[in-house]
Amino acid sequence: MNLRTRAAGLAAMLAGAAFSAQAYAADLIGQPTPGGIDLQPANSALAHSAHGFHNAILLPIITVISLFVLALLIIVIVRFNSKANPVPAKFSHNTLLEIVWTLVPVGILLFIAIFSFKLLFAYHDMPKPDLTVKVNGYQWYWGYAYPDQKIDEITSVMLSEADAKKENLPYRLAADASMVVPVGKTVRVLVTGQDVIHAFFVPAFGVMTSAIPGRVNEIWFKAEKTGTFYGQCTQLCGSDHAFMPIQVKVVTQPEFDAWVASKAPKSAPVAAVMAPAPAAAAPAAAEAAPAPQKIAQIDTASKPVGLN
Ligand SMILES: [Cu+2]
Repeated sequence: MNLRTRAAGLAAMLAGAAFSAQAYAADLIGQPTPGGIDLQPANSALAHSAHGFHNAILLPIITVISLFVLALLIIVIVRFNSKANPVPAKFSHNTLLEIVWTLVPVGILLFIAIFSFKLLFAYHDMPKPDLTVKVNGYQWYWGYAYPDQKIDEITSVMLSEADAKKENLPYRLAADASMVVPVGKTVRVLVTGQDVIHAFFVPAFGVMTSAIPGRVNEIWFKAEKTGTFYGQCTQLCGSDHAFMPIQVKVVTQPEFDAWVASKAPKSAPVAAVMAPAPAAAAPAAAEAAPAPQKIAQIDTASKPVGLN
């Protein structure tokens, strides 16, 4: 973490510091870090487990195998080149060696599988969900619906460079609307696609699944901290594949309730109570923009096709 922060600072200085990397520095969770080489900080139990699996199991194995192969290569280059070894041996088989180099990799894979399956089961073992969000992938934006809260689909389109700059948000990650979820609650995410295959990927929560038309995939996460967490479509889905970021806002339960109320139909009494407090919750207020205004913000470059 420290190393990465230092590396990020150095990269920003080298780049002339004009880039607003330092502006984000205060809130560098949930998004890529300039100059970063590590995984994004985890914000869910699943992500912590996935990081543990990577750091404690995969990374040491990869390192040992790489060093071992490198050592073999160096030995071959130094000891068995034509100068050092003018008369090569003629044998072509060694039964013991062949058994060893078949069994050792099998053993390594079995060892990895034990931990890998444990993690895989954890991903499929969802606790009783507190909330369900239905995620729809479109060319090239996302839609978030909350069936239990009776919130119809909210479309989320990438912010233009000018808008992102204005709000000091990371361009190509920031969107005009968020998927809003409460902190510390089990969120079930049902993911599907409406045109081609997309993929819903938010690194901080350690979740990724495909958004396939005609099929619903289920993932879940439980956010540990509040904040904004970014992800991206990870399935090549067309010309604007790189321009359909995922923006998840994790808020406290009262903030979430206020946001839900602001999205509820105007006739509902709770909406009337919440409506006159636009400055009460800054993150929620940004989300409360009515749909026509939101569509007006969409820049022409990333204008969605078929936005009813
Ligand atoms: Cu996509």
